[in-house]
Amino acid sequence: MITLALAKGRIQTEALPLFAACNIVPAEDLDRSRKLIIATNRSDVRLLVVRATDVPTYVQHGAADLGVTGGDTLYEHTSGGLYSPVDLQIAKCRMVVACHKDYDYAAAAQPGARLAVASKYVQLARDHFARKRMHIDLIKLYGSMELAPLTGLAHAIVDLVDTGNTLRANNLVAVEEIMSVSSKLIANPASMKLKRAMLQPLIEEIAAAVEQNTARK
Ligand code: PRT
Ligand code: MG
Repeated sequence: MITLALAKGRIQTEALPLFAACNIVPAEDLDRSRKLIIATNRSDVRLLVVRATDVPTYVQHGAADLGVTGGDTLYEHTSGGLYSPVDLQIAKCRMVVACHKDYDYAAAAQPGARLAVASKYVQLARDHFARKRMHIDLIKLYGSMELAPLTGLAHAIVDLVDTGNTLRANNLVAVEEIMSVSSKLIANPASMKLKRAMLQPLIEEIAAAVEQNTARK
C-alpha cells in the first residue's frame, strides 16, 4: 500500500488532476467527505487528508510514504529526513517582504539596522534578513499577516503573494522578492528503499504528468 498525504485547499485542487493523469482518483469527493483516510480507484494507493503544514511531518515519520507540500512549508520544516523527487510546478506563488505603501523600506533596510518583522515563515524570514546583515525582531503569526504593518505590530511582513490583490487591498506593497514557490512531491527515505518497486514507477509517472502539464501551459 502507498499512502499519500495531501492538504485540502489550493494544493489539492491543483494536485488531483496530476494524480488523475497517473490513474489515481479518490473514491470520494474530498471536499464533501469528512473522512481523513480516503481510498482511491487503485487498491494499492490511499490518501491522507492533513493540514498543509503537517504534510512534511507525516512523511518524515513514515505515516505517509509520499506527500505534496509547498516549497514554503518544506523550507520551514527544518528537521529534515525527506526526499523531494519532483517539483510539481503547481500552486505557484512568490515569497516576498511587504510593507505599508508609505513606509520607506529602502531607507530602513540597511546593514546593521533593526526591523520588526511579522511572519508565519520564521526560518525563511531569519535567513533572508541575516543575508542582508540586518537585525530583526521576529513576531510569529499564524495568519492574516497583512494586518501587522497596518496596526503597528511590525514594520514589514514576510508572506506569500499570488495575484497581489490581498496586498493592494490593504495598502501594502511587495518591496523584495525572496523566492518563487511551487509545490513539491516529497517522499519518506525509508519508504523509498523498502517500497522502491512500487514508488519509483509512480514517481516517474507523476514527473511525466508534470511535464505534460507544463507543456500545455
Ligand atoms: O489556510 P490554512 O491555514 O488552512 O493552511 P495553509 O495556508 O497552509 O493552506 P493554503 O491552502 O492556504 O496554502 C497552501 C499552499 O499553497 C502554501 O503553502 C503555498 O505553497 C501555496 N500558495 C500558492 C499560497 C498562495 N499561492 C497564496 N496566494 N498560499 C497562500 N497564499 C495566500 C497569500 O499569502 C494571500 O494572503 O493567499 C492570499 C491571496 O493571495 P493574492 O496575492 O492572490 O491576493
Ligand atoms: Mg491559507
